[in-house]
Amino acid sequence: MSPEHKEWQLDPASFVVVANRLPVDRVEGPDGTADWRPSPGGLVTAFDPIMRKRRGAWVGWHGAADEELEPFEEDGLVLVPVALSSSEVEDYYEGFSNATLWPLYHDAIAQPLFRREWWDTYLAVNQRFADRTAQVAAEDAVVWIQDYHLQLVPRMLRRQRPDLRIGFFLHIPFPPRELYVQLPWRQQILEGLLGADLVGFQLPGGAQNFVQLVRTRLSLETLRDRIRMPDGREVLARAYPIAIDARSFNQLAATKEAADRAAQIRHDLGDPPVLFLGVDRLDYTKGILERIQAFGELIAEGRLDPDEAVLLQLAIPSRQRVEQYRQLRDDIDRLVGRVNGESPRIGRPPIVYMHVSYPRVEMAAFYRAADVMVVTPLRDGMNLVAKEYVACRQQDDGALVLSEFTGAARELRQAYLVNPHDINGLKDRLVEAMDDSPQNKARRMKAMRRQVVEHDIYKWADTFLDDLERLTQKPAHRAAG
Ligand code: ADQ
Repeated sequence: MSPEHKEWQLDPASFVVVANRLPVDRVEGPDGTADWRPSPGGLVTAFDPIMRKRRGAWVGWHGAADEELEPFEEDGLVLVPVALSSSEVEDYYEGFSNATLWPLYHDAIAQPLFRREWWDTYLAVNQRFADRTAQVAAEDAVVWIQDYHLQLVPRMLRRQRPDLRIGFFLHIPFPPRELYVQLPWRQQILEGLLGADLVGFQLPGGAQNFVQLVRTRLSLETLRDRIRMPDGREVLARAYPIAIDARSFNQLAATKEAADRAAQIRHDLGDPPVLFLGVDRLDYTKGILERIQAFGELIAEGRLDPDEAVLLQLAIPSRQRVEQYRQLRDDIDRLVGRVNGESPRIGRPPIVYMHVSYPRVEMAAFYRAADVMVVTPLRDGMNLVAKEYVACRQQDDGALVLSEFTGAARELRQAYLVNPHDINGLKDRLVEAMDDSPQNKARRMKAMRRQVVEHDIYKWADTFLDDLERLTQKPAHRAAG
C-alpha cells in the first residue's frame, strides 16, 4: 500500500468490518518518520478484496501502542483506528487473545494460560471496539465483527445499537466442549457471541460445538443451527469456509514478472530438480518443526538426495513477545541448523529458511516455483496458503501435501493428505507427492483448482452477508440483548 494517507471527515458507514488489526500497521522508518505497511496474516489477505469491492469502513488497531489516530483513508479504504496502550497490548492481545484463547481453541497444542488481569483488559478493550463501532455505523448498518480477539463485541454493540445487523466470524477453530469448558469466562464469551444475528465458523463441527455449548451451559432452546434467545431473537450458527481471491492469484502467477521471478528463485536455490516449499506465519500450530524433522530424516536416510531436493521455508515472525513463540523460533533455528550442519553437500544447504515478508506477486512466484507445497498444521481454522498454491498452478502440475487437521482439508480432498504427528507417514507422503506421475498430479490439481475458483472470497462474503440480510429482515432482531 502507498504510504500516503489523508485525514478523513467520516460519514456514517452502512457497512463496517471490525477486526483486531487494520489492514496496515503503523511503523517507524529508519529515519524516524511514520510509515505504513500491510499487516500480516490470513484475515487481512481475505478481507482486503471484499473491502475494496464494498467500500465500507474498517475499525481496528493500527499496530502501534500508545498512539491515538484519527480516521483516515488509505489506498481507497476508510480506516478507523482504535488506540491500545502498551499494557493493553500485553494483556488483551499477547495475553488473553494469544496465550489464553489461541492455544485453547487450537486443541491446547500449547498450554493455555488463564490470568484474571488479562480477562479484565480483554473486557475493557472489547468495550472500546464496540463504542468506536457504535460511533461510525449508520442507522441499520451491517456490522461484521471478526475473530477471537473480539468475541464480546457483538453483545456490547447490540446493547448500544439494537438497530444494527450484526454478524460475527471466527477465523480459528471453535473447540470441542471438553476443552472450551476449561475457560473460566466460558459463559461470558458465549453470551458475547450471541449478541450477533449470525455467528459464522470455518467448519460445521465448530458451529455444532457452539450450539451444543449454548444449549447445555446457557440452557437456551436450539433447533439444528438456530438458537432462540430470551428476547425473542433467533441467532443462526453456521459454517462458512473462508476462501481466497483465486482469480487474482491465478492472474498474478500468469504474469511475466511472476514467471521470471519463479525462474530466478529456482536459480538462486541452485536449480534443484525438486523444490519443496513451506509458507507460514511462525506459529506452533503450523507444524513447522514436524515438517523440518521429516525432511531432515529423509535427507539423513538417503531417501532424498541433497543435490536434488531443497526445502524452502518462509516463516514470518509473529507475536514475538509471547514466550511460546520465542521458544518456537529458537527450536526451529536449532533444528534447521542441525539438518543443514549434518548435510554432506558443500555449498547450498538442504533447507533454506527465511523470515522475509513478500508482496503478493512475489508469493505467487514462490508458489509457481514450488514442485511440492508442504502444509502441515497440527490444527488450523482453514489455511489460505494451501488454497493460494492451488490457485497459482495453471499447468495443473505440482503437488500439495496437506494436513488433515486444517479446515482446507475438507475441501481439498485430492491433496496428499497427512497426519503431521505421524513423522513416518509424513515422510512417506512427501516422497509419494514428489514421485507421483504427472497424470496423477494433474488429475488431483485440476479438481482442487475447480474447487478454489468456484468457491472464492467474493462468493464467501456474499453468502454470509445474504444470510445476515435475510435473518435481520424480521422485526424481532431489533430487540436489545
Ligand atoms: P493465519 O494463521 O495467518 O490465518 P493462513 O490462513 O495460512 O494463516 O494465512 C496466512 C497468510 O499470510 C496467507 O495469505 C499467506 O500468503 C500470507 N503469508 C505467509 N507468509 C508470508 C510471507 N513470508 N510474505 C507475505 N505473505 C505471507 C488465520 C487462521 C487460518 C485462516 C485465516 C483466514 O489461523 O486458519 O485460514 O485466518 O480465515
